[in-house]
Amino acid sequence: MTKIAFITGATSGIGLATARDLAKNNYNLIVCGRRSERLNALKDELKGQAEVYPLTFDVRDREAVEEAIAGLPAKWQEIDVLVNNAGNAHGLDPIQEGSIDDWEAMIDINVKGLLYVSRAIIPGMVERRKGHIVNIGSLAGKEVYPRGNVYSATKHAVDALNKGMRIDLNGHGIKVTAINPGLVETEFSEVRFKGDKDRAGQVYQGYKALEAEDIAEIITFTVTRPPHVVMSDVLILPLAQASSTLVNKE
Ligand code: NDP
Ligand code: 8X3
Repeated sequence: MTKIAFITGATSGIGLATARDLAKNNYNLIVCGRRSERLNALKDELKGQAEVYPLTFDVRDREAVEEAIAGLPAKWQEIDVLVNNAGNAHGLDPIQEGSIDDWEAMIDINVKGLLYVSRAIIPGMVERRKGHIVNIGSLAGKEVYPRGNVYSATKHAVDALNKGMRIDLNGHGIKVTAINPGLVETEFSEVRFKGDKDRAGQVYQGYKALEAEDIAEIITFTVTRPPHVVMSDVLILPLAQASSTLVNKE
């Protein structure tokens, strides 16, 4: 039977690759992001493979999140899988020089945005006694690295929320999974460095970083396990990476 997956941040990187991979695996998709033209292009791309419902909102805007989810047509309301993926790093500065605007963006998107979306979707899962929440954390949610301070704090928060969800939803028939990647080559570093493509490219030079598709395949694997199996916390690294600060570059 076809299921419904709701993916935040499906315009790029891990979210986009996950949408494409789940479409191949019998999922219809609610795809979210701010760049509606990319969401519409994805809908066209997946025509004939999966039904796609684009939903444009900024996860920082609590009212917009609530309205978008409350306004879903009846046939899209029974969400089986929520992929809480929207998020980014903004800046890479020592704490004493950090931009408070960057800090607010990361806290508002990576933590509060994830909570707004989750709060709107989880009650339906509880009512149906069915659902799977996949939270995209990070190796940065397990370790802290120089200048990673606030980004790392937001991903530690995602780690805690993942655990909290599993505890509170125990007994409600809902699975909760944390997917924690190390270095993945996406638009992530371009966003972190505010459009500086050269600086972003350097992050992935001299070794083979993970690709968004590597993470997408693992997400598909976790959501297609038998009903009694939960992959609770998955850490995925490129071969060259041993920790946040140890990457074997040529
Ligand atoms: P990308 O920059 O390629 O994708 C980020 C996605 O998040 C985009 O689709 C973007 O959509 C969406 N997004 C960002 N801000 C908002 C917002 N305010 N409202 C709605 N959507 C938003 O990066 P990745 O694919 O790499 O990142 C996806 C997740 O993976 C993030 O949570 C990131 O922290 C995590 N991660 C990434 C790693 C990496 O090395 N790349 C490693 C570990 C974790 P749009 O701009 O259209 O709104
Ligand atoms: C993204 C990976 O190492 O840039 O979460 O923090 S890293």
